[in-house]
Amino acid sequence: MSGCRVCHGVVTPFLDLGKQPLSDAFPADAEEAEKEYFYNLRVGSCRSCSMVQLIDEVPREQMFNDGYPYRSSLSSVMRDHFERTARELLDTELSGPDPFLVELGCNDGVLLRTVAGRGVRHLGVEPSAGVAELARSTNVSVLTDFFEERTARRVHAEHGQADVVYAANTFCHIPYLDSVFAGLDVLLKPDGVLVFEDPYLGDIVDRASFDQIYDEHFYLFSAKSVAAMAHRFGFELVDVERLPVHGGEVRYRVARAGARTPSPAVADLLAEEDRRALHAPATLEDFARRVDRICDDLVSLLERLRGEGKRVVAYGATAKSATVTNRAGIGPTLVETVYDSTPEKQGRLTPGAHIPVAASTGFADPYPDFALLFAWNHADEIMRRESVFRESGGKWILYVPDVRVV
Ligand code: DWN
Ligand code: SAH
Ligand code: ZN
Repeated sequence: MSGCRVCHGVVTPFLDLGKQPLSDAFPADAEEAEKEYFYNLRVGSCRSCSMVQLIDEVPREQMFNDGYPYRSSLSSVMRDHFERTARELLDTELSGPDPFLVELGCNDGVLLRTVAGRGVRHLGVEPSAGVAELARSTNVSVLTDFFEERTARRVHAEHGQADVVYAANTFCHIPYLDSVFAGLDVLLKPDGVLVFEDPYLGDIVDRASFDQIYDEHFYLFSAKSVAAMAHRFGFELVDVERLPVHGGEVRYRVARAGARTPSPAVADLLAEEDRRALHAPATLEDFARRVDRICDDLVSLLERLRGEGKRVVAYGATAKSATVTNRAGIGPTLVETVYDSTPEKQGRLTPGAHIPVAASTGFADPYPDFALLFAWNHADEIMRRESVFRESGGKWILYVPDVRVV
């Protein structure tokens, strides 16, 4: 049994998702598919600080490099979300004289382009060179590197202290948060704030969205575990805000201990987590049982449809779907093709399961009988854009919180 990555306490495993490939490494052909990297995907909860975390850590360079294919700007809902978030930050925390914003994991610049457009000082820290280059092409300043204490010292030396350090869907990707907080201590102004948003453990348990668990998502945060983590590193959780994006997230605000008055929302969410026993072993074990049921139900449905001669494809070659296909054993005999709008994924094979990925423009050509929606977190946007599919008799298959056809 390994120790907690945050507090070194004892971590009790509660879910084993088996051998898994890198979720965002799409082999180009059968030869590359032979050489995939696999790791054990097991999840546990710390008995001391309640942090839910992976047991095994994938080396960061395996995941985040110049071949990293995820582009944040491909969803219109997410583009709107980040534009709104940037405007809110500009109107509040960044409204003083000569403000400076640092973003961890800025990806293709989806948030920073609004900040750059206003001429506000900013820097993205993004280790994946391909997406960092896309950000630069929209006039966003980016340092291609992993954020850690060393990077924070360099940014501080070159640009001075930051008013805000922001991270969306990135903080939970970083196992070595001790080094990150040591860096934040150097980089943030005395009254500066760390703002980060990630999938929320409470929503993951409610929706049984076990596919939020994969190599890149090292932590599944909650108010309780984030409050304990902040405290451990000399900081304090001062605000929480629930967000509807990516199937349910929380935006956390963390400041230096004692620097800001915590909002009542923090105590409210902590009390709610307590009331519903979110961190209790029984809750997490029940979640694990629901995962087994979903995988069994999904495979039964897909096998029945194959027996009936139906044509079944999938929509959205998400990182999340690697967990589903590899845990449940869903390959090209059950799902013919995955349609996806990401140029870097098209013409390749899905990790581990080796289902061919094709451009989403081919989805209608002709429509299949059924489409398994791997990008369920973008259901409204995708179902709206592909409304003709259903009008012509096609059906979507969803699998969280349970398997159903709509
Ligand atoms: O945390 C992470 C999130 C933010 O992004 C990363 N670790 C990796 C990635 O996870 P994901 O791949 O599960 O994210 P999405 O946003 O659910 O991926 C959607 C996929 O579906 C992309 O490959 C693009 C594709 N897509 C599409 O083909 N048509 C998306 C939309 C909205 C569409 O209309
Ligand atoms: N913020 C974007 C991207 C999320 S994907 C969004 O919400 O859509 C996660 C990103 O974090 C990737 O682009 C990855 O390269 C980056 N990342 C991973 N580890 C990091 C680290 N240690 N420091 C900074 N960025 C990191
Ligand atoms: Zn711990």
